[in-house]
Amino acid sequence: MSLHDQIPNNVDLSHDRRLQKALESWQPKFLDWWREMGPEGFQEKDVYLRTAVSVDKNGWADYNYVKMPDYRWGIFLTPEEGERKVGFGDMVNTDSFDEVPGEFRNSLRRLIVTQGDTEPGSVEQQRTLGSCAPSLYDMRNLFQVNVEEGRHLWAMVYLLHRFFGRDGRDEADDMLERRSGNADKPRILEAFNQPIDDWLSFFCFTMFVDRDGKFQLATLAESGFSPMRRSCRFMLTEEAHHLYVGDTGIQRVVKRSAELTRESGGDPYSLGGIPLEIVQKYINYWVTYAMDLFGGEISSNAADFFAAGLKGRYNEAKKYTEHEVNSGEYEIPVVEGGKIVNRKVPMRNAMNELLRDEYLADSVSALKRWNKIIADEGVDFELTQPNKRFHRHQGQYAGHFFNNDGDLVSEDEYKACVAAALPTKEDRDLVKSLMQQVTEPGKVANWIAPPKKGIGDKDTDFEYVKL
Ligand code: BYC
Ligand code: FE
Ligand code: FE
Repeated sequence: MSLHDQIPNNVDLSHDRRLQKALESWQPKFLDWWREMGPEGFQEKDVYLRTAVSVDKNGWADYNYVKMPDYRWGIFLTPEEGERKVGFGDMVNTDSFDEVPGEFRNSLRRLIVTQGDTEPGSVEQQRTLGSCAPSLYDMRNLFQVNVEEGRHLWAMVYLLHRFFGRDGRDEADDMLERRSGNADKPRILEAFNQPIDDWLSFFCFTMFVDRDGKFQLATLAESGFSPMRRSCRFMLTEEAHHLYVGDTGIQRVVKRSAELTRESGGDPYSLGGIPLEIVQKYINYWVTYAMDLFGGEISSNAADFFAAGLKGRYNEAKKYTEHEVNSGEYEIPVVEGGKIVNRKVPMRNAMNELLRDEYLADSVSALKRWNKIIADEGVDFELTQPNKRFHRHQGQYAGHFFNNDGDLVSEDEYKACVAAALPTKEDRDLVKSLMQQVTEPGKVANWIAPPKKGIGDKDTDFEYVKL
């Protein structure tokens, strides 16, 4: 098999002996990891997957039955659009860089490792879901997301191997050593250590945590470090499908829950549906973890990344005209002397908060769409976004007790609020009791509405996974 068949790429791998050697020694470790920590129980099944074989439009049309361990994880950079300049920060309008400047080596490595670590983390979190998939269509989407997160790991490992020598190879190995939820060697970011053992969690995760991926990747896709920018651009094309899976997944749950709420006169569980109150609690849980993923509201790291031209604002090039951001302030509520007061922070230090706000605006538009579905069923219930300060483990609000209105409260009040706003053990058990595998093509579990359309040119009743 030629190298391109094994590792489809547009980085001229066959002419880079050093990189080839590094990847050839990492690949078997990746495959061992995939067999151990990838989707449990389905490794030998034929799954109707799409494989990226090139960066042009047709490169995406490659749909085929594939056994997951034979998936061709490739390395793709979106082609450069003309002569690119650094788009923001202290070196704005100087030439973008194709090698890593010495002074940014550590920051850049940290960004790449943090990004890379999330990818295998998510695969580990989702590994048992196949056995309770609500349909073959959903099962296939799960596996598609999983193999693409695997490819995202490849994308970051490429950067580490190509630009960071020995350190990079060590970091690439460490990504296969950490384990989601493991007390001794956990994944780096906390959202990737939370269990995902039912499909409502999976849909919330792909909706809200993959969406952090969209926003983080978008800021890195503005980077002055060209290989990073171009890698992330390509990753974003895959991310769109993950978000589609999450968004339409929750939408289908909400639709079915609303239908069963109406039909049962208010007790959807009696007809095998998930109460909308529980959907809301799952949303609260995952959105608050996702908010943590943006880092501290006030962050010198974020200011440094911006100054160095490594990590820009969302849509930096399209949305803004001034790219140095040496002036301007952002108002951030902080806790001081037991009270919330607004603090003015230099804009560069508020980059994480700016991005979190972009993210929240994006999520809210989905909530509106779902609420319309509920209203159309004639059910009186509205899904909302949790407060920014409630249930936070990173940044200014971590270590304080806030209720879901964003007010400082006592520890006891906080605990009551957690019990009311986040999934309890009973809620999780209820959801789990509904998770039963459905394997007949075209059939879906009772707790979720059927998908509106199939994948690629196939219908919803296509045999997406051959069991
Ligand atoms: N958990 O200045 P601070 C995706 C650490 S998702 C644990 O507040 P900074 C995907 C931080 O590292 C996208 N630790 O934050 C989705 C720092 O540690 P040190 C992932 C955290 O550095 C679904 C300290 O707290 N990509 O792709 O500005 C499926 C104070 O740092 C957390 C990226 O994140 C946390 N939540 O921002 C598959 C992009 N938050 O240095 C995939 C790369 C902060 O004091 N990463 N800390 O030891 C970054 O841009 C930044 O590292 C962060 C943190 C935004 C994550
Ligand atoms: Fe990813
Ligand atoms: Fe993703």
